[in-house]
Amino acid sequence: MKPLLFSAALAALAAAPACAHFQLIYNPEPNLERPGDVPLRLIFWHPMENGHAMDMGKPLELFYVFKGEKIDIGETLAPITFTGAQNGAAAFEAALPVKRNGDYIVGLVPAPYYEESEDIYIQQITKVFFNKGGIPSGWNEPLGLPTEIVPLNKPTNVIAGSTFSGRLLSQGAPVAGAEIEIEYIAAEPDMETNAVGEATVGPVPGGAIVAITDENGVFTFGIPRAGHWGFAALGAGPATEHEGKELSQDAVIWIKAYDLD
Ligand SMILES: [Cu+2]
Repeated sequence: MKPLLFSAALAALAAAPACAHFQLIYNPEPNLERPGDVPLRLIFWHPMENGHAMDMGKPLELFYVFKGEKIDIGETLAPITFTGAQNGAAAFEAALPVKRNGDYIVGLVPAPYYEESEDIYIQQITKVFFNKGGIPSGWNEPLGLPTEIVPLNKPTNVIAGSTFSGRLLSQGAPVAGAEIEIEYIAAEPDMETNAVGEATVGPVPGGAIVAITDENGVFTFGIPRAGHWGFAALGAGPATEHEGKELSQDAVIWIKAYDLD
């Protein structure tokens, strides 16, 4: 097991990009009180820099897990154009049908994206969490994805000023020594117009914010402000090639932090 973990960690470091792109599954509010369809926006973007948006291909898989049951919602996908601060890009809308109380974990397996500047494919396997009624029902369970980050704090109501920890898995096993990139949605997308809103923060000096997983695959980050925070492990997945080119198969999760006031 040790050599596998070691090589995965090396691959993650080697895959570190020049800029921090994050796959979003976005809705402003993860805590729900009523049943109904929750609209989602799938956007591949540079959310902390409020930067370049990339054209998404049709996702390979979109689903949610509720109390251990996996339900495909790929048929709700419809193409949209997301208008970022710099450009417009092909994105998708979808809907999460919420009925009973509990945790709804949404999982997305995007089509590999070809990044011309690096001559590689990128596939960011992404999870986001919704909860209805304040009743927990499995947010801390892995979904069995090729690679994923499993939260160790409830991801739907992290308090700004507290910490968030997660465990990085590849094929179900913890990945030690992996780089975790951390991002904040600086300008939240508008659900009506599919355009970017007003930026509330600028990028930090010195490039990406990074944590490293420990021997159990666990990382921790102090959450300094309310909003949507994303965590990405680049090259953590088992697939390393797509159509004859290098593939960075990444794990991404999103959490929502609130001010305690
Ligand atoms: Cu990028």
